[in-house]
Amino acid sequence: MAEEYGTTSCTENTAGETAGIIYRETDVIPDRIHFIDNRVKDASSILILGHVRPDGDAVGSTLGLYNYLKDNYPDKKLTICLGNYSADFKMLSCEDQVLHELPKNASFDMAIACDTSSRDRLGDFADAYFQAPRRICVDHHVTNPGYAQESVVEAEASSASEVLYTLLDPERISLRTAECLYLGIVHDTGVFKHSTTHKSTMEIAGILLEKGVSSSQIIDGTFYHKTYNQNQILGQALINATLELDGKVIVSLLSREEMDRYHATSVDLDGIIDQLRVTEGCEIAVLINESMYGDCKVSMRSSSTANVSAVASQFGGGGHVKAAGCTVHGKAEEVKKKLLPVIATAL
Ligand SMILES: [Mn+2]
Repeated sequence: MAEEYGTTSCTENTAGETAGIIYRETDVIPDRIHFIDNRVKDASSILILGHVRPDGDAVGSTLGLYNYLKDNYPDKKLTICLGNYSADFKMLSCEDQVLHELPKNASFDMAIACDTSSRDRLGDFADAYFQAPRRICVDHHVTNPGYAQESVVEAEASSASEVLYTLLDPERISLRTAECLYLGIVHDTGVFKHSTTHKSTMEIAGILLEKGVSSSQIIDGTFYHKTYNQNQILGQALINATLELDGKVIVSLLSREEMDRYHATSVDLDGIIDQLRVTEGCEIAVLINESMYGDCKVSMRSSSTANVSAVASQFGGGGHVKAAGCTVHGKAEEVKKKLLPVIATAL
């Protein structure tokens, strides 16, 4: 369900920025459960950010971090900024503290980005992030180039929320922090069903449940629940879908006119790609929707060994092997024509 892509571009990511330290899954992180504690120790004002068009994992990981720091360091000044996201996430503790614009004249000792694969994906908050003298990133996107001074990027992990959990002291994770992390994991795993759901994911989810998390409240309340308009646009997307490349690829286009007819924003398209993905015989599912700016947002999922991240990166996007995306200029039909030959090479 989660939109999982970055608009990684080498020129932009390396412009003036020295790549920092990156810990990947094969690296041992000393005193891992105190990774966050040890770093925030000397910071008095901390900015917490996620990626543009925040999904469940972006909101869950950033609010999880916010709640952890608030619980354990009540004297620190915390600021959390995110773009607009689904109203479903309002159930999380301290959600009302999330700012959608930077406070005027704000400056921060430290900035922490969660679930954000590149500088561009910080959107309007990128400058504030890079102005902070200490910068950390907690992520699981394979395309993350290490734009922070110190990044933990574990591409095998189900979610940034899972990576973040392993960097916190489990004894000091409160119920409200646990709820945020659980929501992030649930959303990025499509409720524990994507291939990134590992034994560790289930073990962490189990520990979070033990903290008192109500699984059904989070799963039904934020994942399966749909508004009438969301169901209508899902239906439209399924009707529009066509089989391509010998039935190995399913592509659905949503025009601007259709988006407007159902009053749909990109948030309302969550879950459509996952429904396309389970079409029998299809290895790759593609959803192309026209934005208001004359380009299209492309989401791709692979249910085979096909690497959709490689396809997305050819169009300036990125993400994970099985879930990736990009933004391509043109009408939906034109974008489909540009994409299909590249997708054919990934099969
Ligand atoms: Mn994520």
